[in-house]
Amino acid sequence: MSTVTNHEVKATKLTKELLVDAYRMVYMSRRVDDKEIQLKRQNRAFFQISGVGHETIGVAAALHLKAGYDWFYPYYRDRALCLQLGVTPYDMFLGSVGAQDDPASGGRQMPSHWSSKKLHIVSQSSPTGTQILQAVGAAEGSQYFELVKEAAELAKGFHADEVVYVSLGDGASSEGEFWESLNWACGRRLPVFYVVEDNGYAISVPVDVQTAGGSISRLVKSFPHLLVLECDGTDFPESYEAAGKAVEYVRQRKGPALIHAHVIRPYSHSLSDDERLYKSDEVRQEEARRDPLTRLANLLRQEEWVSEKALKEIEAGVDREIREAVDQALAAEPAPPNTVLRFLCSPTVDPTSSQFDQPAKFHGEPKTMVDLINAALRDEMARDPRVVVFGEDVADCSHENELPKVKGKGGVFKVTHGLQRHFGSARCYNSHLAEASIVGRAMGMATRGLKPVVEIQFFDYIWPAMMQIRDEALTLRWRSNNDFSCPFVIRAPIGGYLAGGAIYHSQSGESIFTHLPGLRVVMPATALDANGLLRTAIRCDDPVLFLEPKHLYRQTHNRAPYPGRDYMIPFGKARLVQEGTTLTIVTYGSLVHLAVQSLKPLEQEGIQPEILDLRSLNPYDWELIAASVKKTNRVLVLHEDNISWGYGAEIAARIADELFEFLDAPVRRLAAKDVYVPYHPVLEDAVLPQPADIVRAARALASY
Ligand SMILES: Cc1ncc(C[n+]2csc(CCOP(=O)(O)OP(=O)(O)O)c2C)c(N)n1
Repeated sequence: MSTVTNHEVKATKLTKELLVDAYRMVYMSRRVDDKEIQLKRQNRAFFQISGVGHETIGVAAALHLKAGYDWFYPYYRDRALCLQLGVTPYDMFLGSVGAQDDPASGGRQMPSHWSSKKLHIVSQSSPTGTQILQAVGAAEGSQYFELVKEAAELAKGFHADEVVYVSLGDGASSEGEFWESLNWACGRRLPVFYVVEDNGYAISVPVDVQTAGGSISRLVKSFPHLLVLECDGTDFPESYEAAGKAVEYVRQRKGPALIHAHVIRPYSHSLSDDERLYKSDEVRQEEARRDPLTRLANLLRQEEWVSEKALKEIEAGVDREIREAVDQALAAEPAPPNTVLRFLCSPTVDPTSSQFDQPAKFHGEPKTMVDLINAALRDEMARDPRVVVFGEDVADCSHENELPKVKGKGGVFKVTHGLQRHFGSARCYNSHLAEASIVGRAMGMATRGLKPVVEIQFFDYIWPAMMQIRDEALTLRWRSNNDFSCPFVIRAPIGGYLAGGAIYHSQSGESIFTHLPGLRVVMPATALDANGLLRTAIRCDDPVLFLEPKHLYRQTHNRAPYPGRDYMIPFGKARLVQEGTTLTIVTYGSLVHLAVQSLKPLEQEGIQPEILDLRSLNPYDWELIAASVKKTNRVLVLHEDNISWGYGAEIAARIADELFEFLDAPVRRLAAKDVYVPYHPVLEDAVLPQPADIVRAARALASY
């Protein structure tokens, strides 16, 4: 039975050269997969996931796109797309064997996690669907560069008709991030070209179970401005035509486009899977009839565009290239083990260095923490057009025509008040209510050279963004071996002592973030520190979590005059709040002031605590802690977050480990009880450390 469809017969619109080249690429992709499977079976590669069955749509899409000009967020089945863009079989085999010279990751990631700085293929991770929000962020970057020309000049590499390609499987289209991405991309008509490669299964789950009604294209058709096309992704002419229409639509800035391409997955999900466990022989045979490689070969034969001999010569040429590439890759060495810590953070910008230690030049009356954070944002936005602020409610008024008539919102705590009015709606705007989207898009924009400073409205609601933070933003530089990075700042009001904040507006949880390699975590306790640390955060080259104790936002005790537009405090430098001799209190955030309140009653008893405000939680100032403990020989670690497995546990463990011989008493911790913050103030007080608790703990330590 012939497998040639009507579409294939219409292929005369395509040139012979194009089809022959496409065949060569489809064949190459197939053979690289076959070879990698062999390497895996010989234990010379450690993982294999194939692009088999997806080759045609990949080559067709790539033929309409420009490597190193457009931007690419492919997924693991996109081997053929990447080959067509310019990744070589040799590059791919270096990834298979995990060689140091693997251009995608230097042996840090599994094969098929594509990355190429030169080609603009942004390093891919393994979580399904996370790349979609980042792609939308990259496209939001395109729109930003269009609107803020000075930023485009500084960031370089922007093209007015560039397209951001992103692909995903039918399974990944169930992730909430896919829907968040469509909502934003369609709302802002961003230049995103989505390809959903529907092979009918997500591992073993069939698409009719995965997707309501079994068709993702049917579901997305009502998104405004979205061009939705459906094609047989194993049919080259049909795929080529659909991709051409989609790319043209996006280049013309009509909005995003989505191709729903029906493909097959005949080699099981990965080499760890055996699809015969859940696909019957009939289903597998039916799929095999749509093999894109066979179909393209049949088309070439049917049209008599290549002789059998010429086809064999093409294949032999590819086989030869692959053999040589494999031999070369097998001789490649892995990276030396002592390089594993490299590139967690920027190798060129060190926020702990003296470059970030800039003195204050005070002006005017004392201001609150809210005022001085706002001032730092204003200064940085004025200094650098790449600084962009977005989040929920951060703008003054989304509808610009209403802006002159109102005072403006500027954040639920007013921290961003006036930024939209002053710098315009392109540089400070409201985001939709979707935290993963805020962080994922910030990451895509940062990859394009922008500096997003985004707000998570309350720390309590950061969790939907956790995947984007933990698995994406923090790993990007490391996993791409320093080819890509995404320095941006997440500001989040944190903590309790609000009297009424309750479970969902008073949470702490900083230790969950200080546990994450590659994240800078800071928490100022004064207005001045907030100003100086935020400037450092914005000029830093790494992702920063900037935690703002909201209890301290408008306190008068921590106010300071404006310190000037270049004031900076380096990360990893604690503040000596109070000198003392009896014991050291290591603390940060709201508890700094509570510790200060305990001084008077303690001094009356002859106890003189030394108080250290860490300010920066990762990195933290071990030198100052060590010097103080060596002097006082007693230490209390004090924090607002729950005690167990908390921030204090790490500090206490290190003190016990490295300063044991200087201690005259056990290292003590005082922190919140292991429970949530309740609504009633009396109950809240029972959970969070109080000044009287600090006095008791210090007294006990002093008399130990
Ligand atoms: C967030 C997340 N959940 C689960 C997994 C495990 N996983 C890897 S691939 C996959 C199926 C993906 O199916 P689909 O999106 O249809 O792509 P396909 O592999 O079929 O091309 C799953 C569940 C993962 N990588 N990431």
